[in-house]
Amino acid sequence: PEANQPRIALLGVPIEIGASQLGTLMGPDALRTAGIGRILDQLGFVVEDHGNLAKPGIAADEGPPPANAKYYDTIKGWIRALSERSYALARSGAMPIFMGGDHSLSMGSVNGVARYWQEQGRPLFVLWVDAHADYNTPQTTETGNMHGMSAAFLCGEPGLDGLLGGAPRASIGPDQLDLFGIRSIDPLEKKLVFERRVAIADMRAIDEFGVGVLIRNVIERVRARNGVLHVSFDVDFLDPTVAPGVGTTVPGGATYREAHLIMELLHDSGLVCSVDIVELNPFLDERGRTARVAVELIGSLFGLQITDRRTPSNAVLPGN
Ligand code: Z70
Ligand code: MN
Ligand code: MN
Ligand code: MN
Repeated sequence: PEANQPRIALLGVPIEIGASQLGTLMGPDALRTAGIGRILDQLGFVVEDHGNLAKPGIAADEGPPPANAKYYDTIKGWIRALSERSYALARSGAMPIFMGGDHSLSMGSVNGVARYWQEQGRPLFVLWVDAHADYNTPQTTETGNMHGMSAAFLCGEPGLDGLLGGAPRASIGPDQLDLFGIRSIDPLEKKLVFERRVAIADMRAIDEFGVGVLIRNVIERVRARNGVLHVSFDVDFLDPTVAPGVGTTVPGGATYREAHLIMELLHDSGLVCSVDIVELNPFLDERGRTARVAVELIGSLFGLQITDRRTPSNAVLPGN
């Protein structure tokens, strides 16, 4: 490899107990089988596959876990280990891709990269591409599933405060989070998201304005503050007809082309520093379809183009 060739670090995080449906632990290997390494290699990256994070052992007893957070003690072990790995991978100069695993893993992946970018003096923005807001706390959750709490945890919401133990918690401000593609949100969760003034592009906004306009707005906000962008991509953002291999299918999701356009625009921005790809459940998939779509989207996010023609972000569009 040439000295200046950009590097991508793949890390599998086979957590499944943050979700109600088991099976996301097979996600990392399905993404490998579908060719995540090959597509990035063909795009000119040096791809380092760091394998899967090991299942953590039983941690020392720290007293009773918080109420309404299922499997808290086990997830705590995963998140502490992942946060350290994530920080180290970001510091190594590679672009990390965290392959899930359920969405609870973002509590560790994002915490680690946020800590690194804090040291660099650049704010980390998080684009949460998901059918769900994942902005519950143990006080608001109706299910106790921790994959529904990760965005709230990252914004410093109370209720899981011992999760990282003594390790640094690098929270982002609610103004650094963009919820994108939302179409399922619980009543108390909605109230909290509105109180914090978190930016939301729900499916109605996508229908009305289109993903091109909405993603450009996100990119401009990041650029205006000299930030970098972590993309946390929950596969259930996609319509179930495109991506059946997820535990929680919600009708009315994004089309194949909408999702690719998002990825293409994000690539062109040059601001993406790290990625989660979560909630892929190969046990529920149809002949690898969802895994393949996920890999194609990663291709677009890292520069795969149909032709080399791009619309500049300040373009005067036809008809204007
Ligand atoms: C619900 C909860 C959720 C994903 C389901 C659902 C959360 N708001 N997230 N599937 N990916 O349980 O908190
Ligand atoms: Mn669930
Ligand atoms: Mn999610
Ligand atoms: Mn979701």
